[in-house]
Amino acid sequence: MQAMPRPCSRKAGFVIGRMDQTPPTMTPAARAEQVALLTRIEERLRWLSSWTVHNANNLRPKRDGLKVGGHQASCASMTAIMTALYFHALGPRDKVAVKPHAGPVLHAIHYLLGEQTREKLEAFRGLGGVQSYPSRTKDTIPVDFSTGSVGLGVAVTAFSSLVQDYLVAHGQLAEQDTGRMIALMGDAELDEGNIYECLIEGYKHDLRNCWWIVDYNRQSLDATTADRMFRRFDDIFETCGWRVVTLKHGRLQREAFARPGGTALEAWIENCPNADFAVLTYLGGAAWRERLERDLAGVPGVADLLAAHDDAALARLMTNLGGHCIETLLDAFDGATGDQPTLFIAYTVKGYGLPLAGHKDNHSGMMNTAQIEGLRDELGIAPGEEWDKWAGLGDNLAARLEALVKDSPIARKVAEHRAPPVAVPARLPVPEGAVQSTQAAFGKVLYDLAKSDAALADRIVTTAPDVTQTTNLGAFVNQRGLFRRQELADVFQKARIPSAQKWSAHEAGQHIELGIAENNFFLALTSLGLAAPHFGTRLLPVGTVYDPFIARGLDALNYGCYQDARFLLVGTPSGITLAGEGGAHQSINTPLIGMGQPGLESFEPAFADEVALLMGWAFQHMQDEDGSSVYLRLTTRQIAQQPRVDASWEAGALAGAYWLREPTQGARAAIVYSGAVAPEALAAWEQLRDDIPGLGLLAVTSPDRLHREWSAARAARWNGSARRKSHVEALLGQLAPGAGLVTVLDGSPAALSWLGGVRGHRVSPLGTDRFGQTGDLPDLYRTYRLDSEAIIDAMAELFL
Ligand SMILES: Cc1ncc(C[n+]2csc(CCOP(=O)(O)OP(=O)(O)O)c2C)c(N)n1
Ligand SMILES: [Mg+2]
Repeated sequence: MQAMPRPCSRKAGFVIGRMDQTPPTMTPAARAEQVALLTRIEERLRWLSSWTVHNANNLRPKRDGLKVGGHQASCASMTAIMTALYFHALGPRDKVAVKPHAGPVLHAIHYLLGEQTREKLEAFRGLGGVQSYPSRTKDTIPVDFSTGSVGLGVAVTAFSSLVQDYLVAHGQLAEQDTGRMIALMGDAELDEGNIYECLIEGYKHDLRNCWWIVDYNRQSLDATTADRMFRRFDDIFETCGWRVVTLKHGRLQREAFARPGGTALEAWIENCPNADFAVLTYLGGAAWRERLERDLAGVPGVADLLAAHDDAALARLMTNLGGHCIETLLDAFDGATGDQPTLFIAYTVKGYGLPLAGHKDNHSGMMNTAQIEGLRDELGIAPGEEWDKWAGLGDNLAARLEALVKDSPIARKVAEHRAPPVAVPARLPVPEGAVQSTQAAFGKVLYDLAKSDAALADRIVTTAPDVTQTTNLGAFVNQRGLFRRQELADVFQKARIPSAQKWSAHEAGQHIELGIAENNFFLALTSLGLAAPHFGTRLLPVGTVYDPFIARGLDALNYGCYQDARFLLVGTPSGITLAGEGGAHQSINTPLIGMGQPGLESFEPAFADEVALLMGWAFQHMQDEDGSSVYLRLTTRQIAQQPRVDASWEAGALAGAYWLREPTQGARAAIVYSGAVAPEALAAWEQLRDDIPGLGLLAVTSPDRLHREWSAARAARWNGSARRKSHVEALLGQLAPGAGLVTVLDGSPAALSWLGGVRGHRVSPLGTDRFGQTGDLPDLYRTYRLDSEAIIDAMAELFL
């Protein structure tokens, strides 16, 4: 097993077990009793998680021939860590992201608590049953953070710590109501780049109250992990301001090291490669003995030390690593006082206590029937009593364990509560100007809010990955300031150097400035967007990003939406309309991302009044029980605004489309556009209106909402809800059967081409389906067929 370098020599890093600690409030006898009881709980969690997976794979009837799956070895690797955390160290307001494949352990904990049912455990990975990986929205037990995509559940805890600090600084949360944000993580998660992006951002923001506990089993999915790299992790974390606590050896090992021959044994363990350690763990006591006798032949004391252990005891000794020793874990957690972010590196064995222990293929490996029955017998559980919480332990012990569980920190965990709503003004004022871009309009709406005393304005938090100015957030930030726990003067302003950006940073600031790391950006939005359920007080996060770089953080965006975080995402500028910036900055597929992403309502407005309307709607929708996050795809292209005679267009704009030029009933064609190409669509409509009587011009503000509602209306026929006509069916129903539609947007044409399927209309879809390039707008629109000539040509073709 590879050593951590110089673990005791640093200010912040230390190895638990060099000095044994007992918390001052507990006598050694009471601690011993606690350890004995928690050891029993650990066994129960190991058993119940194993049995849950076994039942789902081997006992529950199968109908589809598919593997059900589950991770017994990954669970067993963490049961002691989770026992010590949930039944001892957890504070009532701490929140935990659980390593995804240890999900069954979390459910077993809640089963012991009486908060999870046997039926749900039996239905593990089945419809309505316990989810494979902890899910805030699908599981019925309290889940603080969903996990599944490794790395994201770890980093999100750091952003939630920042959000907690933000709320304290803004008087929305009392300091005594804060907790630690804790990630229980696999060691292979340390390979994910987003972890390091998060470390850097955390350091910049003075991260505190964050624990990451690494299940350091030195195995990933495929392999035993590289020996070399693990020497570096404590360096990296300490550099970023973290305290590193290494839990390498359990009490048994530490006691053995103190005996004659023990120093040699300790040194041997230090130098044992990860793969060798895993192989010997799998092979067991006899193999350990043979290897140690060979490697340590003639070393004084070793022969006696080995002889004092039978094979089973030797295997127990050699795998008695810090992460499996309850006592060591309790000491480590108790010793980590203060608010410095802390990384616990808890050495473990993947599959500890199971016949799978150490095998390189154990990630998805499962115990066979004989093996699980062997484990059951070993734990004294009678056949048929597998789901009994305390089977085989006797009434007295069972009662003591029941009492411990009922009085444990997890039983005292503060439940999530509903946050009161933040009032949204009936309408947000429309920015003035005959010619405007949607991006500028967005900035002006926020600026007007920032200057107002609306309650809503105080709850808006803006953030951007180093694109605050170029996405028009600057005016809001000038008004409301940057958020920093420590005040930072704007040095340029003090020196009277003229600049449009006056960015002083202070506790009351409402903009969180991030470095260029879109993963961080989306995780920050996720944490901000979970403020209501997490902390009982609402924030309305608004994040801006260059539209093409949404793709950089796509998994984190999906992660935020999956756990129902609520934020307003603004992708701007977008499309080839960005012209001079060229192909690397011109987004193409984001309309499809917006349509395809659940939990995110996507819009592409064209006019400033649409922007104001949609933003007001978004701030409400982000708070609604059945609401979601919202995405606006905007542009810097300035276009002439539309005169409006009344507000009748608004309902349609919110539903996804409205007639900018109403067709006559039974008209034979319509032009359909989205976003920045509105002027081209209008110009083509003007030119064609005499040739095609009653020609319609449909403004599509949201292909996403149109399609979603169309699908829902059709599904209503099957799921028993009332059959109704969807908005898009009603709109297109005004045209003649077989009418022609030319659709156009600055993005993937597929975002609108599906409209032909609604009523069977013939469609000629225009849009960008190849990379853009530099050029001015006339050249680019001509080259990519987004100009009015292209629309007219396409229409002509439909009528040929
Ligand atoms: C982003 C992402 N990539 C790949 C996977 C598939 N996957 C699940 S667990 C895992 C390896 C986990 O190893 P480790 O974190 O060390 O956990 P252990 O099971 O060893 O405790 C992988 C690659 C995933 N869940 N998420
Ligand atoms: Mg691992």
